[in-house]
Amino acid sequence: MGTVGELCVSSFQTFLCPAVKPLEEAPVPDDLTPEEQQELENIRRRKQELLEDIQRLKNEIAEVTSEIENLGSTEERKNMQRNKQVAMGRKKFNMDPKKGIQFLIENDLLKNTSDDIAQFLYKGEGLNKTAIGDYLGERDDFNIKVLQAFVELHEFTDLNLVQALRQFLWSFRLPGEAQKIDRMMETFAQRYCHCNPGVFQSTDTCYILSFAIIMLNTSLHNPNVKDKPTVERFISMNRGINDGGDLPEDLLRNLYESIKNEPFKIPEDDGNDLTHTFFNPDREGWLLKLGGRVKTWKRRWFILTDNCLYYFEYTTDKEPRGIIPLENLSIKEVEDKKPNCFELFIPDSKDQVIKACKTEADGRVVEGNHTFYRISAPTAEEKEDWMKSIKAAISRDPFYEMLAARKKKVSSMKRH
Ligand code: 4IP
Repeated sequence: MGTVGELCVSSFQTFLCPAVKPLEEAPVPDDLTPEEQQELENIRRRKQELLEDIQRLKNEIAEVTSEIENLGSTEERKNMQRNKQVAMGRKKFNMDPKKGIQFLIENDLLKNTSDDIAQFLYKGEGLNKTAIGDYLGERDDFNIKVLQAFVELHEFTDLNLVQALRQFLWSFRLPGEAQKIDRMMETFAQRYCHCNPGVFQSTDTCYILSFAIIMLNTSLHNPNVKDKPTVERFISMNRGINDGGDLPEDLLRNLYESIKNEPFKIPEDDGNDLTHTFFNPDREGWLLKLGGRVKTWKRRWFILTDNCLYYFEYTTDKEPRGIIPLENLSIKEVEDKKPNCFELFIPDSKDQVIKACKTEADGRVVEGNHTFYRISAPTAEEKEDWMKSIKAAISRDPFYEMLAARKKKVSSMKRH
């Protein structure tokens, strides 16, 4: 039989043993003195108490562990549920942006503030960029606030205008509607000017140049456009847009080169966006034109674009001989000795001279003298096509009107 010390060690081993069970105690040896017997009794009682304490602790630990485990799986379940709902919200958004946002808000997955929604659209995870464009283009006040917050998430500081446009036009797809494009590009121009003070005289200048760049992108990279503008033409097209003054040539050259070297990347490009619908030169080809005061027929290379008819002597000419803005004009078929004729005229005004410019033989650019422009196409089919394109250019005008109004505004401003 061991000593009291050995018995104590054996008790502690029992204590340390993970599966603690009350032990059958051996009878108290009778060769111990009464004091030793008492001490042994005390130790055994103490041991029993400790065993009970251990059991209690073990029970508590087991309880807490199971609570934690349960807690974990509830959290996980909740997370999974949440992810599922977010995915559903994204799907809904892609089908109907307003309903998608509403669903996410109702399920507490998105806060109903313009900043939070803007963040969600800016991250754009799983979102269709056409749907983002549609939502941002909506007219009501709240969507306009989201649009502003969304544009403010873009950082344009120290970027040139082409770099900023690349970033902007990649974050969603511009819708085709003139009013929407106008709002979005206005907000873009404001943000760009805010990030880069001093580059442009006004946001109008930035707005107009942004469009000039988008048009340039199409002209340079759309294979249907035969007449690729040179940098000189780009520079001359942008004369006077900086509140009446010219932008630095270097700036325009850089922007031109950047677009020439790398076209814009347009999201989900299905050929039905702004760069295709609005800025394709609608038509180009040879036509005969009757003179203004002197009625001679001249064969000219015509380009219909930007709501204007340009005519050139040769297809390779850099400067047009004449420009006819189509604003306020009408078109009709007419009979003439020449075949396939049509005429551009001012409705309800027979004798008023049409606003246009032409180049004199000595190179001076002067106002035109036409009260009508009579034009003859080589074939009946081409006449039909030209008339259709010109009609379309005249009637689908809201956007050009907006752009033209801004151009007028900035070119009439005098810098002090
Ligand atoms: C000219 O006749 C040409 O037809 C011009 O056409 C025309 O100018 C002139 O009109 C007309 O007099 P001649 O060359 O026989 O002198 P283009 O400029 O294409 O050469 P428009 O205004 O049609 O360009 P008036 O209005 O300047 O007489």
